[in-house]
Amino acid sequence: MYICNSVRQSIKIIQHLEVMSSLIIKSFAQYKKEYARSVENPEGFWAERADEFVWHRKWDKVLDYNFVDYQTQWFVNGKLNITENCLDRHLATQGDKKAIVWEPNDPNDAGQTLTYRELHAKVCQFSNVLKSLGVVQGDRVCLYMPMIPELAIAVLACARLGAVHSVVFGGFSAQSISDRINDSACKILVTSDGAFRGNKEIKLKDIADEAMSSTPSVEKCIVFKRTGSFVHWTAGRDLWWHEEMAKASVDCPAISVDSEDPLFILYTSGSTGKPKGVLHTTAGYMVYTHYTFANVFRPGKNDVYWCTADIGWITGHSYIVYGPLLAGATTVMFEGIPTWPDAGRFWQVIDKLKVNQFYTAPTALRSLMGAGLQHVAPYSLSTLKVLGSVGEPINEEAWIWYHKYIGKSRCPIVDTWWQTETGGILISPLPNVTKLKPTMATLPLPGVQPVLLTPEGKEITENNVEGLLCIKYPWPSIIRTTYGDHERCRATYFGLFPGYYFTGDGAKRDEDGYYRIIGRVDDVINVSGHRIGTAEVEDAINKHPFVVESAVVACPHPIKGQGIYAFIICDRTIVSEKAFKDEVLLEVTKQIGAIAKPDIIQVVPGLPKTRSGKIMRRILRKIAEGDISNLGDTSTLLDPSIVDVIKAGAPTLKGK
Ligand code: 7RM
Repeated sequence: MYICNSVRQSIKIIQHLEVMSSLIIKSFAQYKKEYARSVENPEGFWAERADEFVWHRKWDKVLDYNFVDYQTQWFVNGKLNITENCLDRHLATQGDKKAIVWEPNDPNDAGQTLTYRELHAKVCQFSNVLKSLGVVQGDRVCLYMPMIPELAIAVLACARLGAVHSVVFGGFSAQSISDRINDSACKILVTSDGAFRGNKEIKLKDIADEAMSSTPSVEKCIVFKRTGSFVHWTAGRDLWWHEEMAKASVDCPAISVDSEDPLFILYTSGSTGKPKGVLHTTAGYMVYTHYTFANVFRPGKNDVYWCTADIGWITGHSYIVYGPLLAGATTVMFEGIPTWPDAGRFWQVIDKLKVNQFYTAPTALRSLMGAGLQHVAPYSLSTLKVLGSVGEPINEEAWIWYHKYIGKSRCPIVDTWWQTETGGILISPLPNVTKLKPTMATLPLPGVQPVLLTPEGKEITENNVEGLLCIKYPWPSIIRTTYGDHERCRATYFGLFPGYYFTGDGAKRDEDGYYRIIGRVDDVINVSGHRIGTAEVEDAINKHPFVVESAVVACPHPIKGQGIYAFIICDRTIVSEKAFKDEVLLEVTKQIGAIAKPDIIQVVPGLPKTRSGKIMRRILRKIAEGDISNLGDTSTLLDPSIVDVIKAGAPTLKGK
């Protein structure tokens, strides 16, 4: 069944589409049955799901783990290459099927499609380019690119060689790129001259150049020509993508990697310190992203699936590139933004490309909802079958609008809860299987065992409760480590509640056992579905020469879900608050990127601190929420009067 024997392999390839349909859950009764089996016999359950792939060597053991000093291995000693499963195995049956449909930023520009055969050839070619530059298995490669097919090609080319990709979102600053490159000592940086976003051009190469002034590990920089604008060139280091590709053969055997060899690193913010490099490995990630993609989106054979995320985030890794390609689906890559040239862009693309499954974030829905129905009206949206949501809690108003005006009340909404660390979707409805309740992520997928804990770490077994969301058993795509610092991984996710993976989220469970995710309970702010650590923003603000100290908390934001509210103490009287605030915003943009810019800055004479010097963030959060009805006990503060001074100056409290 899995042995690399050409006859059996081709039988398997021919069978795989049928086999896949047997993995699809078609009724609630079947869901219940499969869920129960996944808990009673997880190893048997996942072995069946792993069996349909091409393996060079079968695993000896399905799972080996402990949550104490933390280690997890899935499909132990298996050997495989994920790109053979994304590409090669589809060639015999559907080589001419569209793999990637690329929709450029400008609706007047021609897009591009790549069939499975064409994508396979380009991936092989770029693997050969990397190989010619000395990239070998285990090397790290940083990708800082726009949403163009070449980003997916570069991702897969790394995986074909067993090199570890580290994609850095195109909105991050030079400082953020160099931090990430240095943390994992990337050897190669792949970028483009520029990126188009709406009516703007972002000079990615200039930013990359600045980053590379402090990244000694980078030997070569490969530049894809996207915008055609001027770039500075460092001879000997910089290489044009098209020139290198022209020299490369389209033939590149996939190397055999171990199930637990690293596939990629993706940096994500936590409650303390610099972003950490979440490391995912190969086989478990492959099995899980494929299984969840197939069940949550259920694409038919000729369907077109579109996830609007950027590949710079985990959603793009798992549900634009790997999940869909593993399933042999057609996946759309969109370069643009939802509101340009107007707020009908998503709906226009859905009609143009006849999209059947559409996956986006609540923040985009809220901004499009605000733009008015006149932007939806011109489009039929009649091809849509399933709508997805991800990244943050979806509010009821946005859920209902999405369901009614986009899905025309006939498309189920899958509200998918998961994290960079989980690799794939953990809690989600299954379309036309799970009875929906607006704003609820509903039930765990098979193989996922969520629990709610009290702050003391006690499991809450009854329903109609709220608690800290933890998972008590590993699933195949669970985080393996944080790059270069395993102790940080153990302490962050397994240290707080021994025996459980701690998500950092709070959740409610209702009478049907449905989960509703409330949001982060740690010092992470979810801005437009993107995780920003308060400590990172504070560090950036503190770089301003006038700043003595700062405290950053979340505030409610009508479009972004959460905004960033910064309380800042200065060492001098600020003459022009406007000029000072602009400088602070500039500093944050420089240190992190525009996504981390505070929405509200309040200059304060002091912060509410306990006698031991700890900032009482609870009080600042209340003020940022504009809710001072119950500030709780302030008697332990060093100087309780500071609270009134802050309240008096808080823009959120004006008129209260
Ligand atoms: C996929 C992704 C993870 C955090 C997570 C939550 C929040 C994500 C939902 C959600 C409510 C959802 N990865 N989150 N999905 N909250 N409902 N459906 O976003 O690592 O960038 O963020 O996002 O707080 O912990 S992420």
